Amino acid sequence: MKTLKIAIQKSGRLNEKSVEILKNCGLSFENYKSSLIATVANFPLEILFLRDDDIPEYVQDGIADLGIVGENVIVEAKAEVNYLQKLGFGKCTLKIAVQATSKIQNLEELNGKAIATSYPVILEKFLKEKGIDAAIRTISGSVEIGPGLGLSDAIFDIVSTGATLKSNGLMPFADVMSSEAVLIGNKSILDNPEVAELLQRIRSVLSAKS
Ligand code: PRT
Ligand code: ZN
Repeated sequence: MKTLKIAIQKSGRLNEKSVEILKNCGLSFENYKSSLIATVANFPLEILFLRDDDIPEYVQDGIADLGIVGENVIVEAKAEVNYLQKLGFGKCTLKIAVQATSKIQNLEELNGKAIATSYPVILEKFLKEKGIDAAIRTISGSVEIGPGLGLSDAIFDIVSTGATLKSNGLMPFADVMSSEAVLIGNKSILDNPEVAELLQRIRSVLSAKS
């Protein structure tokens, strides 16, 4: 029997809930902060702890068979994987926001403007669909400070409570994509019986919760 591999986030917003859902499936494993890999004692499964950005490609390329990651990260990576199950945590919306004092009031007015983001692929697709010609400034973090520094006219970022936007004087402007954590699988593992077993356990954990 082949040992399956599942990739989950090593640390960050999805780590705790990802570990919790696997434990609630009855899987027994050690979860040391320093480990990069854990072996499940009572199921043919290994858990790989990775940066979330690496998970879609690892699953696409078959280095991991399964993964738990935010939909936004999968779409941004253009990864070809199967979506097996939404997991109900890590919920957020990717939004375009402008300064509360900005003159920009509708999407059209973004034409010719600059938008700062860490998610250029998702943003470019949205702008294309809407026929808007704006410059995308890709930065790896703290995009919220862009408009205040004159780096961009707008930002495109993940929002959950909205507190970060507010504290930076920004106002949400357009919702582009909603996202939550999902279980993904490599394209070739669909009829694997252990995957089917694990998926069934995850689904019963989720339905017991709701
Ligand atoms: O280290 P690693 O690369 O693994 O982690 P990371 O730092 O890239 O990601 P992490 O842990 O911050 O987020 C992992 C995933 O959680 C994201 O890809 C989303 O799918 C999901 N998620 C849910 C969020 C948020 N909510 C969220 N609020 N990811 C980020 N944020 C940030 C956002 O970027 C902004 O800076 O929180 C701020 C906004 O939050 P509010 O509550 O003030 O609106
Ligand atoms: Zn990341």
